[in-house]
Amino acid sequence: MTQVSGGRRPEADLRLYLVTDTAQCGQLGVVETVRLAVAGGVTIVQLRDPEASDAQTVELGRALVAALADTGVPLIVNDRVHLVADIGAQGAHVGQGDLDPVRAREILGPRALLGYSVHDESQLAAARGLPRGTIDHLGIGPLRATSSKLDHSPVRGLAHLGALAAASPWPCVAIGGVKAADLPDLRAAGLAGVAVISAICGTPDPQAAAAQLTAAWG
Ligand code: TZP
Ligand code: MG
Repeated sequence: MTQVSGGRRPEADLRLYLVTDTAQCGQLGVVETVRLAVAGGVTIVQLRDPEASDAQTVELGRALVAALADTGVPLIVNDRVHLVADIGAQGAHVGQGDLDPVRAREILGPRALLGYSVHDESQLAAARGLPRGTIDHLGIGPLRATSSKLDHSPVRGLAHLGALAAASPWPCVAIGGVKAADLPDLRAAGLAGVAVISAICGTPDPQAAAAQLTAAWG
């Protein structure tokens, strides 16, 4: 992460954002998948395991912090803002149905990264009403339907994601069914990066998959 001069917290490199999925990581496991994916170019990692207990999340989170030490790649915890400090992670990500971002920022303090999911213009307008400095970046999507999150919001498509990114005061990461072939269009549409699960976790070679996505981003 690079330090923003005079800023309160580092600015994350969002180009290739890996969201973990314990089942899709399979026998390789989450920690080894992340280690390989970072070697292939992943720039930020989110620990996401809605099925896990808090204790399991802390255990896995600490192992990921250790694996990411000295890489400069931040670890973000999905939803469970209250575990970020225990894990030693660099931040959290909350969705529309999760903890309110203002409360999340209170818990995290000023130094941690906070991402927020936004799916349409009305949610973006509501996010604009948050106190300045509450959130750092947005996850927007889904680009297309995905089996990695069965309860995902309605599909938005490239044009809609580009319009949201253009209207957003925060850098935006596209999520949902993103493949390497989408990256040139998403970059051209003004996205700051892409978030993927299956394009990395669902492959037998996470390092090669991440390297291919990194090259495709350009
Ligand atoms: N949020 C919206 S879509 C999604 C999440 C966590 C899943 C993305 O997974 P994939 O496999 O990259 O489509
Ligand atoms: Mg959530």
